[in-house]
Amino acid sequence: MSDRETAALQTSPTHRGNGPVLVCGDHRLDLSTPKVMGVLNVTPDSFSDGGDFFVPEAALRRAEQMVAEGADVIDVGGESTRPGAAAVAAADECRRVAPIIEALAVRLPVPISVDTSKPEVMRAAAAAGATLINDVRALRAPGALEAAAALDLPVCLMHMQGEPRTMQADPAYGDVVAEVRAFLAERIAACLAVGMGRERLLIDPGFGFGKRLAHNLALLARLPALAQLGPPMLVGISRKSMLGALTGRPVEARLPASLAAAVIAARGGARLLRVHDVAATVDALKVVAAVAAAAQQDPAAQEESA
Ligand code: PT1
Repeated sequence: MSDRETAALQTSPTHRGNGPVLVCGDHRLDLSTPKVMGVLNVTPDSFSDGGDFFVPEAALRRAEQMVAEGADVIDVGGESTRPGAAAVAAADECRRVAPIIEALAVRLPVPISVDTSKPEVMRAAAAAGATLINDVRALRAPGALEAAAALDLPVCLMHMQGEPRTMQADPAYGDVVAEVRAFLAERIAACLAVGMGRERLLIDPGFGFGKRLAHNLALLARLPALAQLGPPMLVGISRKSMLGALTGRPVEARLPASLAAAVIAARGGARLLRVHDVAATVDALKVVAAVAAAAQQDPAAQEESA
């Protein structure tokens, strides 16, 4: 197809779905409108029986509920990467995520992503049925780049300064937007250099990962500068401490702030929102998508945003 034909197709009213499609195994994730990734933590402190015993059935029910609420992807994580979290051994992480992914992959109609940085966990998760790799270390761990390339699955490359245990001790940047952008550009190049297709990549600024409030706000305000890199952008801000800092609210009372942040992110070009509150976010994103579609129908709106 010529460039002109492609352009015509993309602006034709019957082909408004002109955004990227992410191929996740047998699933196709249409990112032409912003979609929702539901968070499923399978760390020992989540879905416990009240003590520290993890209850797999509770995790499965939670995933099913998120899909019923409209989640387009379920992100399964066995390593907490919250500020202060300690490292986990690969064998422990595999034991946590693989059985859950295996159960979900056959039950759910949506792709399952695995939130990991370890090549062993990537392989075990893919064997269990995960079809998207979500790596907060952007394939920088030894062997991770090669493992992801060999698995032939899409990958989300996230920016983080430092390591979870200590990253909030003293985050420092000259120009945070320029530095995050340069980092992501370098990781995209590293993926392309080992033969991964561009269409397999997602990028993520990494809200709360080695960033002060001002850094997070600068990134949220300038998401379009990161979207320009090309790959579709994933954003995770749901319930994070930056929203606590802005509202003074504890984690369980951050839904309004999380929705505001999700809407701002989607307007800034985010195509996948990683969230805890699926139903509410799906509704908020319906409003965003409807306004974006209306603007696309209206030459005056195009003119004003140019
Ligand atoms: C994220 C993300 C993630 N966040 C991707 N994966 C977490 N791609 C886990 C806080 O400040 O944004 N993108 N996987 C969770 N990490 C955090 C970080 C949780 C900071 C909370 C905070 O409260």
